[in-house]
Amino acid sequence: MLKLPPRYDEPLPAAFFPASTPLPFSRADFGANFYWGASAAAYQTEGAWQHQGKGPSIWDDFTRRKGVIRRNEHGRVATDFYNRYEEDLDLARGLGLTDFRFSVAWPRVLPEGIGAVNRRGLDYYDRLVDACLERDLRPMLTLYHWDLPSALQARGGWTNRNIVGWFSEYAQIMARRLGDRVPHWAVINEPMVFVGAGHLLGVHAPGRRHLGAFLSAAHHATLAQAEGGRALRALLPDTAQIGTTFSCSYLTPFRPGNSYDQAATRRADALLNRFFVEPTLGLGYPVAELPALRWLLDRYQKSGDEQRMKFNFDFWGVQNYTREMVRFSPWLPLQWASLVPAKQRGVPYTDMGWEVFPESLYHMLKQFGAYPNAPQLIVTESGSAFPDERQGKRVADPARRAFLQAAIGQVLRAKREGVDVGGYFSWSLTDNFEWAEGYGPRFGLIHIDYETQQRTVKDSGRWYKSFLKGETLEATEANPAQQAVNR
Ligand code: GCO
Repeated sequence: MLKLPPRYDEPLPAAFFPASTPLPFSRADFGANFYWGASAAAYQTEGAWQHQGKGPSIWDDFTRRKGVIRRNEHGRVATDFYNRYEEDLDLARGLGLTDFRFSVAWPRVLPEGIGAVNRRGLDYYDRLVDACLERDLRPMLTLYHWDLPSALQARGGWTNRNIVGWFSEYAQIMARRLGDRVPHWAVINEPMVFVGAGHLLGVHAPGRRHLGAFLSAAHHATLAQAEGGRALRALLPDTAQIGTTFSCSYLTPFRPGNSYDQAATRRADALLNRFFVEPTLGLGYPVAELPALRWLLDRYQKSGDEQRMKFNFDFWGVQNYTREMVRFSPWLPLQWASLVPAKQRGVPYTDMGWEVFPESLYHMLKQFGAYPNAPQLIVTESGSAFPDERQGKRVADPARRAFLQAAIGQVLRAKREGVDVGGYFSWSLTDNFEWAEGYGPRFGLIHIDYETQQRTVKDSGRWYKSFLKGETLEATEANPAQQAVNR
């Protein structure tokens, strides 16, 4: 049975409102110091790909290839955030957000990746940070959200161990310039995604499909995330909260009682949820579950690396969108496990094909929070892609609004059970370029008309605003599915 995403005039399926949602709730339940934000990334929004001295990135190159991106779209203009950031920050402020997360395009600051700094590029981020502060938005700066300078790719990119040093130099340049004003730093965005999708599956830049490239890139990213953290802390010992972000999905066996599926789920969990997290704690890679990683250890890990991979982050950024069901299969990339798509399971899914399962966020907060010595967790991305419906001046997006409400509810559930979670950032502030999917899937709280670059706050954004003003989400008010579940 195939269930398509819900239409506007239909009640939402019950999956949007798990019975576990701790209704009613309001902002006050999260405490006064909780961060409420939205996230964005440079390549997905900035455009201005050749402006004011910016060098090319691997995403500029990758999107030039025919057939790798839906409709051959690219980020050369994107949402024109480079020129329109003041308007977008005004809108963010208007929603009542306390925090805004963005990333720096490395080749805008260092066109060759190393060496000469492009002053105009650095000045741009300086203005952006000031513009946040002027609006009482705390900036969270991500150093690396996947747009590697092409010049470094020409030297092997993430497969070259020297990248650890290159990255550290870049981190220091940013810290020296913005460390006095940026309180939150995220070193790397979702290493498993750019390493896996970019070096093993070939669907993201730089478009490689090679196990050796994957393993070496993975190891160097692990080293760089810790080294980047150290570089920031050395320069900003007192002022900065230093974190890094991880993609994650709650995993369950497709056939719950099947021992092969259970074992496959443990392997997939090691690869997708533990691989980059555990080395930071000094636990090394999850080799017991993933024996193939011995190859990584033998070929790429040098003596002393276990120590170098450690860093005591102030926070981990948790980035969660869905859960996955895992079944045993002879598919090597995931270590004899494969993910069974939501479409085949007859459950509601988003425009990305991802199952609507807000409880995944709760489970991942519990899982990460259970590590001894886990730092504070901040949800640095959570969101959903659904089509929007324009109704005059209004943009109706009931599915996204419901997803947002339920996800925030799941954060509260984890918090009440003792997980140290300090903030929630919705992905994304505005619609933007969704990598290989181009401009099709829309994740924004704010709608973008790509013809005119006109911005319109969606119903989901309007709900977020009233929630942040103190409105209580009641069991009865949201949508029929929720009412049915909570009756
Ligand atoms: C991610 C990304 C975003 C994506 C989002 C939706 O970190 O995967 O930070 O760039 O757009 O996750 O796929």
